[in-house]
Amino acid sequence: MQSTPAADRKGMLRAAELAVFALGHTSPNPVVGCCLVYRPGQPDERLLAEGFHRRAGDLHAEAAALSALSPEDRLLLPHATAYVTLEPCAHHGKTPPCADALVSAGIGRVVYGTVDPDPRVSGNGLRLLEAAGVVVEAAAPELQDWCRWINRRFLVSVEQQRPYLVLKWAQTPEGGMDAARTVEHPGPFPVSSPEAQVVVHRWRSEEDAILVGARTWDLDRPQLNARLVSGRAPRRLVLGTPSTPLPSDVTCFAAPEDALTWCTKNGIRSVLVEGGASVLASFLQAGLWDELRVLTQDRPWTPSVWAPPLPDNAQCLNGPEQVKRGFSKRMGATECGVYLRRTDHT
Ligand code: AOF
Ligand code: ZN
Repeated sequence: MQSTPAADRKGMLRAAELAVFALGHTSPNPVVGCCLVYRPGQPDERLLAEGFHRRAGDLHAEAAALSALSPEDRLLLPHATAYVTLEPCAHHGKTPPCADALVSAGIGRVVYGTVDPDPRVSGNGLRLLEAAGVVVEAAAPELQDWCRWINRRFLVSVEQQRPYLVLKWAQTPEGGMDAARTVEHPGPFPVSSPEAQVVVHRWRSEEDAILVGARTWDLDRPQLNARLVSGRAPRRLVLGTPSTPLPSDVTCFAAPEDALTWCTKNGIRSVLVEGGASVLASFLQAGLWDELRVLTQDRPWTPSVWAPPLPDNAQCLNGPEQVKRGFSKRMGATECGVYLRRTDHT
């Protein structure tokens, strides 16, 4: 089966774009996109069908794409490539195995973005395809990295048996996070711009859970929902023992590790840790973080609480890279910086 690197790139980027449509809706499942292209890179190349996984329990991406084929185009599959952001599954779960579905549909070639670390799959999907004579290829390294990025919550949580951890805080240019609370000025003191607050609500809707410390809970009485955007509200978690009453859906933990064990048991793939400063510091000191999002407000004021120092292995994304990954650099009067672990494949 002939193709070209440019055609393979186009196919995989489209599959990734499809996958991301369901970001924030598929947990505990991954985001997965698939497109079926007849003779990629040839003059008569044609997109036959595409699909993505919408939510756990629904059709997988490959099955969605296959079901969108017209009967005539189905006959063309021996000359078609399936671009899939994740290795096709090999297990009978809520739906039958995608690798089997691709084989019985007669697909000629499969290009995949990342191996599925789910122990029920983990290379079995690729072996099943190869055993049936399908040409199986990994995407180019840059596209593998991209597929890993869009599915980082699922991949990290399966590989490391703990949720993917996004630590977020807002600070002044000098690194102040909060001002002294007094009877006249009880707070909370919004540090970031109204534009940034909308973005933070979108971030909340993309993670399975949100965690704050007991002190923040008591002082600010935060709602911890995603009310400024349309999207899922995350589960609410509190670290420590608040003195004010907790609604029944809020779960409390003594230490970060306890919260993470509970999340893993309950299928929570990602947590947005929003502070305060000592909670953030306890996660950072334990090395429990994957991504840092720091919102810096232009306007200086006199702080009484300081943001935690950045860990040595935190690497700031450069501007174009940050934008490519979906983070604006500026939100009104707030600047956004995103940091990843230096050792990551990102
Ligand atoms: C694919 N394509 O679109 C998705 C896959 O509970 P189930 O049956 O939906 O299985 C969930 C597992 O299947 C999930 O942990 C992951 O390994 C894989 N997800 N695989 O081939 C898809 N969503
Ligand atoms: Zn599947």
